[in-house]
Amino acid sequence: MKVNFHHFGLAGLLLIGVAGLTAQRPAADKGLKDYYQQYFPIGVAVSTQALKNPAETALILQQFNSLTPENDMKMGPIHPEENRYNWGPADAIVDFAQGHKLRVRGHNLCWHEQTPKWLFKNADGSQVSKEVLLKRLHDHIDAVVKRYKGKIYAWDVVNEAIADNPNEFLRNSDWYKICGEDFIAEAFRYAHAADPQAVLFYNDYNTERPEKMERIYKLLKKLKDAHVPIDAVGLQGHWSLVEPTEQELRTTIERFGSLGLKVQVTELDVSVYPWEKDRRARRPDESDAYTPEMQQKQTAQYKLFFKVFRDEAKYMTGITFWNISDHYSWLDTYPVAGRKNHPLLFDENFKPKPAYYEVVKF
Ligand code: 9MR
Repeated sequence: MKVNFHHFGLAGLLLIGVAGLTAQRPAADKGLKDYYQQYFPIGVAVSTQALKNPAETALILQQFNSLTPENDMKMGPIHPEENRYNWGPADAIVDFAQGHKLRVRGHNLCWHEQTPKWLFKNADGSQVSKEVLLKRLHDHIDAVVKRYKGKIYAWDVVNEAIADNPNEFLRNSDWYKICGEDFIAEAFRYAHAADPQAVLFYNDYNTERPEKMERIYKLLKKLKDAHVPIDAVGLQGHWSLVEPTEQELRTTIERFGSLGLKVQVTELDVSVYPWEKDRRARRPDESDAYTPEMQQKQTAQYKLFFKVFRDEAKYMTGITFWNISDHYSWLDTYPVAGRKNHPLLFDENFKPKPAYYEVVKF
């Protein structure tokens, strides 16, 4: 069709003006998932409540093409009693994803937190044997993975098994106390047997801190050398204004990638406070303000991280944010309640923040 510019007249000028004014806004029909289509899926952690809120579902469907249940597939919530599964909330998330053609990452199959009360105990209250615990782990993984076979493409099989203390190797959890390190390899074997197509992950935090990265590398290498069916590693990505550095991030991705593992960032957020694992009282000199300096630094961090993800795309198979917008983040109550955080790309009113525009500009 031949375009006659004269026909544009005043309307055309108006259009150009509006386009200029809105240059800072994303096109209504384009979201993170579209900008990154050539790279990897962009996901988000959700609850069933969020999926009932039209403002949040609109944002999810515009921006993301992968979901992770924030809590509803963890062993405590989904398997509250030995002979009872609570499928409702997890099913609701999977159904929503299927209805809208979104991928789902399953989170998670074996973790030391959010475990059900019955798991480590016999009926008489004594501690279960290794044999019994591995049988329970098997039955749990078998039931959950098979239920969502073909609907969940990837699973965080083992979560956070490395100790916080740099002088220790594995975390001294009930899993470890009862089974030694065997529970890790077994969990992967059970998941692979239940769904041979599923992409199986080891997932952890502070993966870019050089000493922890080395301990994780050691674990992953051991699993690979023993031909355990592990495909990938999840860097949770609970980062902040001050870490990780570009070099730490690149080194981590490349080093894990060198083991033949794919890499995803599975729980991305950029806290405006420094990392604190240990709960502590709020200091009197601390304010809740999200200052322009914080916002600027956060924008620079997001820009840098996504540049690294694109540069390292041969290893990267997905980036998932932990929560949808600053309207709600787990960091609002962690490590202390009542301290608002602002760690995501969308603000409290679900609008893109300056960081968003840097992430989609390349
Ligand atoms: O975001 C989750 C929060 O709602 C739960 O209370 C918490 C329980 O420990 O788990 C949070 O999610 C965690 C994830 O499952 C594993 N990595 C760390 C995440 C933030 O704590």
